[in-house]
Amino acid sequence: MFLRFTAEAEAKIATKSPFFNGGGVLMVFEIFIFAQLLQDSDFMTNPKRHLITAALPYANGPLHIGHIAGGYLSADIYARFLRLKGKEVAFICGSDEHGAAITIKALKENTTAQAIVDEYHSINKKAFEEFGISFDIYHRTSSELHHQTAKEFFKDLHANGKFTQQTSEQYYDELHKQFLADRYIKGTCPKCGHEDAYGDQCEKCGSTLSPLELKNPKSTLSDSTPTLKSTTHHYFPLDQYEEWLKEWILKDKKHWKSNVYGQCKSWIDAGLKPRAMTRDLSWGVEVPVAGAEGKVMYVWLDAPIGYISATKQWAKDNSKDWKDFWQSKDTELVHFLGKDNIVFHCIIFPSLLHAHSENYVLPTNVPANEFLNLEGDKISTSRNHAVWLHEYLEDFKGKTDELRYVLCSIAPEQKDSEFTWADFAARINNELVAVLGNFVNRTIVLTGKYYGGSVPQSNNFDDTAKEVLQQLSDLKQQVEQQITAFRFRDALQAFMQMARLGNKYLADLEPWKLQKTNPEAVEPIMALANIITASLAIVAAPFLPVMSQKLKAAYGLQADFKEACREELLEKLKKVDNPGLLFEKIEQEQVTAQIEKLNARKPTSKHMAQKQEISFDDFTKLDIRTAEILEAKKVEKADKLLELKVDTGLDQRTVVSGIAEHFKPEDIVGKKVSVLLNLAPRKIRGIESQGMILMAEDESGLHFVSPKNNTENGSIVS
Ligand code: B3M
Ligand code: ZN
Repeated sequence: MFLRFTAEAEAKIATKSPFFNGGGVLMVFEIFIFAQLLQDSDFMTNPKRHLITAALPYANGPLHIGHIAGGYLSADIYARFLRLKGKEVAFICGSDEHGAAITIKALKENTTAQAIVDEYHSINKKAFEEFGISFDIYHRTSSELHHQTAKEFFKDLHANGKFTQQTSEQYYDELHKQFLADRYIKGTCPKCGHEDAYGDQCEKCGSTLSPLELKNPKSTLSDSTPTLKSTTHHYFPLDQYEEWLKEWILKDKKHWKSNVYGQCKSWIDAGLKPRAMTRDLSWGVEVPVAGAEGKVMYVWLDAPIGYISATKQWAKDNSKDWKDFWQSKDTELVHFLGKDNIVFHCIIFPSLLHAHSENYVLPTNVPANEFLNLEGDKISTSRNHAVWLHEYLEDFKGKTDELRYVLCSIAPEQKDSEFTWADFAARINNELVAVLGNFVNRTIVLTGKYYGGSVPQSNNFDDTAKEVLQQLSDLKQQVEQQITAFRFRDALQAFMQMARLGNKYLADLEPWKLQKTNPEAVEPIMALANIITASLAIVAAPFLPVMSQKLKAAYGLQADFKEACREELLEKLKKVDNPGLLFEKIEQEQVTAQIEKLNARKPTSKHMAQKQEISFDDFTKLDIRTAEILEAKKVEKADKLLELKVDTGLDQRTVVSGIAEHFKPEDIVGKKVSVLLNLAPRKIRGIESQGMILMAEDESGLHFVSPKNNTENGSIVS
């Protein structure tokens, strides 16, 4: 029987039983405990097959590196690893083609929703392919099969009384004669005051909202104030699943990643409410029951069903039975996604599957990632602050493994992390080139030089060599353990340790010196160096598939995971051709060019839409006066901050200002400025800032909003 353990389970066993400690006496009693653990523990499974899903990207925009680091890369590493182990895998993804975000874009661009999704479905499908994300299918939710599958799912729940109906008041646009989906309403966030919050969410503070909570709601269709009108929808009473969810997640899924478990817990603890599962829209899957004409399914109901319809299509194309994957106990289902999708995959979709009359598989794990930031700022599609995948593939042709390596190294597995171009270059240059590439190149070049490319078959290994082989095999095991525990960063580190081990082995023994004095002694050294190199080729497959393929081809090697890191691998290594350098250095100019590209896209004020209207009263609340900078100095350990003393006419006060990167303290003393005086004081780096200096920003940089020099300090700006 093949047993798969999560690392947590392993740790648990390791502390309890000498069975896993590699020593001690294996007693009957302990075997008994071990067997008990197997039965009791939910986190040990023996799946026959693996169903892996990656969140379906909305087909309304291109993919960026944040998407990749958020889930697609780890899903791909997991899928490739399981295939390497000879497992049966269905790796499912596709475009999410419904939802108001898509219709809004169509409206803005004066085209149809279908045209938008057709365009981005093919752009994203192609980018994933080029980047080497090895989906077994990349389906789409606008397909006939999906509509049919989603409708059947709905009908099943409906027929079994799983929905309730509720009539409520919803916003209606009188000009466009239609109800407004949450995304079609904008207004002021009741939590943080952000003026551009959507009816379902405030993108500034992240709060989940309902349209009725928004202050000053406006229809995004006509910009008019919407009216309230009553409408009836099907609701899924999530509150009725609370007890079940407490069992299924809070009790049985304690081993899930803490960020995921924690989010689930706070949703459940806050109390779940019935959720509307239909919408008054024309784009989406029609609600297939009488009385709901003109309504479509809520996008977050139909999208996860997209995993099922995609599996059906894939099964059809590959003579498989989709039910084996969705309705059989020995399937392991794992959903990969970013943190904003956790509630849908851990709470809502499992409850829907549970409510369905057929027995659906529930996710064994949902190893969601946090967010990736970019050069000190959040990635933002609307501000165009992103590294777009298709642009990367253009700018760095053929360098897909390099991006995979960097994104896996910094994956936001436990908390948000950051991508910078300087770090990208450093990791490639100092790790891929200097460690992995260097070791492989040395081995292959020396094998060519000493033996014309024939790998010496000398396995009379001394103790040092045996020790190295043992360490190599331990590292391989770590790679496996970390991947199966969804710790891909650690897995990649263990893999790189294998290359470091090889480098150290060659550096310690210096075969290039020994060859001159004792060439026979060099043979086993080079035999082992080739075993390490070929093992790297095998173990790299999930992380660096292009390099893995190249290197395997250089050896003409076909081998599975089992065969890596063992002496016996040598028999399969007869000859090696030089594949050339595996990785190239990234030059400083490339880094600079990318940073400039990002900066050039920063919107200047000219491109920013005018802010929401305010009243004259609002304006008169601001006490802005002219002032003069008396003193200026840098705030310690804060690159961006200057501490200023200003004469406001009323008093002399301290203001902390984020302008240190633009002005030298000595250059601005004596400068006439405008200051907002009645801004509530704030402590910044321990210094109380009493006001704000007004600045204007354009493409050339920051400028003080200065009165003419003879304006007296304290003059009111109005
Ligand atoms: N399209 C949300 C997103 O792209 C959504 C995921 C659906 S997964 C079923 O963030
Ligand atoms: Zn907010």
